[in-house]
Amino acid sequence: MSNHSDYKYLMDINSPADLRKLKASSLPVVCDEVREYIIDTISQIGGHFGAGLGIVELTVALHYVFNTPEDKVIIDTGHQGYPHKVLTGRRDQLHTIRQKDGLSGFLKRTESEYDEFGAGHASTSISAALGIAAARDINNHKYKVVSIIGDGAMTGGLAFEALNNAGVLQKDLLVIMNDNNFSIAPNVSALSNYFSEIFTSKPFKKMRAKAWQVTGKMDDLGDRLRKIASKLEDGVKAVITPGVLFEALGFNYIGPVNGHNINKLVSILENIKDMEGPIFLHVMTQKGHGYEFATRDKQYMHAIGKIDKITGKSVAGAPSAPKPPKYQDVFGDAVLELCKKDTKIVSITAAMPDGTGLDRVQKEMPERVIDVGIAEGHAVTFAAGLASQGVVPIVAIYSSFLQRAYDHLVHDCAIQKLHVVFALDRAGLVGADGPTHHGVLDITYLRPIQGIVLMAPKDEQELRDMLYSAVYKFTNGPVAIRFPRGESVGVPIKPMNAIELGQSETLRDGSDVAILALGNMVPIAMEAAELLEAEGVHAKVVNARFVKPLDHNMVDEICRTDMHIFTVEDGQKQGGFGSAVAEYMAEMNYHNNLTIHGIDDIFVEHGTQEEQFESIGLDSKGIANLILNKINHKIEI
Ligand SMILES: Cc1ncc(C[n+]2csc(CCOP(=O)(O)OP(=O)(O)O)c2C)c(N)n1
Repeated sequence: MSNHSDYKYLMDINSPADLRKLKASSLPVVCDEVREYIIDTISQIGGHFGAGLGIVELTVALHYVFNTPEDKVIIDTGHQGYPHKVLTGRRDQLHTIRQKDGLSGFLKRTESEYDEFGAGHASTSISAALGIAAARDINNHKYKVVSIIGDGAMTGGLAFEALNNAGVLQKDLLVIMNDNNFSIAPNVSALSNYFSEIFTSKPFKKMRAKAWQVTGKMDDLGDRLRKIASKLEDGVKAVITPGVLFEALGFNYIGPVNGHNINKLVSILENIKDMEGPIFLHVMTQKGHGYEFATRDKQYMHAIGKIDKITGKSVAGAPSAPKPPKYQDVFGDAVLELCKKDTKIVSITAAMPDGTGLDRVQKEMPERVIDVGIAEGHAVTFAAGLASQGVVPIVAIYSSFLQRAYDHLVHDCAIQKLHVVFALDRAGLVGADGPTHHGVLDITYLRPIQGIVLMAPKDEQELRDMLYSAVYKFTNGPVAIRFPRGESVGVPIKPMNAIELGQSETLRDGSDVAILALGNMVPIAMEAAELLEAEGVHAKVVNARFVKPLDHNMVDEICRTDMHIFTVEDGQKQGGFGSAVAEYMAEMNYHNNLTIHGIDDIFVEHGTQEEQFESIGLDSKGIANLILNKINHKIEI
């Protein structure tokens, strides 16, 4: 619908209270309108897509039945929160989503009182909801607490830790599993396999139909009868439903329920909302529901760029010069190349074969890619197990997602000196996904781990060389390579070559200042040096390559001059690469001026990567101006 006047209800729904004024019979049209609005808007600007379309009915039903925001709805991960945003007063801003100063692509407490708990990373909602329910009881409040979690997010161990704890605490809590049998890629999960097998089996379907004939008319029953019916249902359920696992965890399991029948959803939620204790409602949905292209290609339409709504095809911008390959693809190709030559190598992904580039290996050598589900902690300890037996695991996890596997890195890999290779894609600032997804802490959290090797390549060929060296040369313990999101530099691809441990390379000589740059920042530092040259300032530029072990000889050499040293990194300043240089200089009693340039003590908001780098002075102009400023040059560029 291109005109607002074409919508019967949506333009008058400015909060869930408006939704709740409508008759239940109007809700199917409301759902159609929410879906249409999302398709219209997101096809023009891009964003997460299929997951939101799949929970339109569930979102409408929740805001209709529960008294939000007094009742608390906690949505896992947040990429499927678009219908929630549309219904909670953010409809007219949806077209700004993921853009600078626009709506966040995930849930954010500061954005709306309806975003009760922020998200971006998967599997946190049950823990958070349980905490909220416990706080409600401490504070003697009466509101309801609901968490919605996808079947993909249910592969994360944290979700099970929370279920386990909820079963003991017995707080009033409704956990809804939105089961579309899909993650970003096909969901790799024994639980999902179990559900889909059981739900599609004929005996289950038959018995379930019978059970609902007996107990399904709960709407019409009084309280006492409802209790009896519920007991009866429990008995039948134990035999015929897959909820046994959840029942064992102390939940009352209800389901499976068709997540696209809005009226049925509303009546089920009405029936269960006052039930006591932990309830697990299993809702079956279809990812991309209501938009055929998104149901057909769930993987491609998990998140989209601009598309033509009619054809579902990506809308190419103006023809541009061929672009360099993405770092993730260079990485995937390099892993494939290594796997072809060496039977001892396997790669591991935590539910992100496409994003990490390992889909390229999967296509040719599927047996060399192990998808462990959204389970980063498990991925790391699993890799340590492989390494303990002489297999060389290459673990590809985005920098921000590896944050949750910290103890696994220390306890399982580093202490045991196990040779696990970590490829941290999306290091640095990532653009539209914003603070939850920036990979800006990895240098700081990896650097103190005893014995780890930590590198960052300046371009795609160096990524290949580092990967090769990580697999064949630096074999005494864990090795990590961090590299950025997006396109590589565009240098020619050559055979992989080993590099020397802890050796930097000087890319440009200069006598006034020295710029020690890391990874992604190296080409930017080279551009900054050119800008400085135009101002008569001769900058030396070093590609540091290693954060650990740091190239001490290089620092010694520079500190023999009186040059002001500038370190540049796309990570937090605290404890990062610049700190490593500072610590060494202090230890050696060097007195050169040192300026550490990186990210200050802030969360950089969403926007494009260019906007983000520019906003914090990590673009070439920002770096050049910082240097001019520090050396008391009078003019800025
Ligand atoms: C810790 C973590 N790892 C990986 C991701 C990337 N990721 C975002 S959505 C998603 C799939 C989630 O699947 P599911 O929970 O089933 O939701 P659906 O999109 O199918 O509705 C993944 C893997 C993430 N957000 N957080």
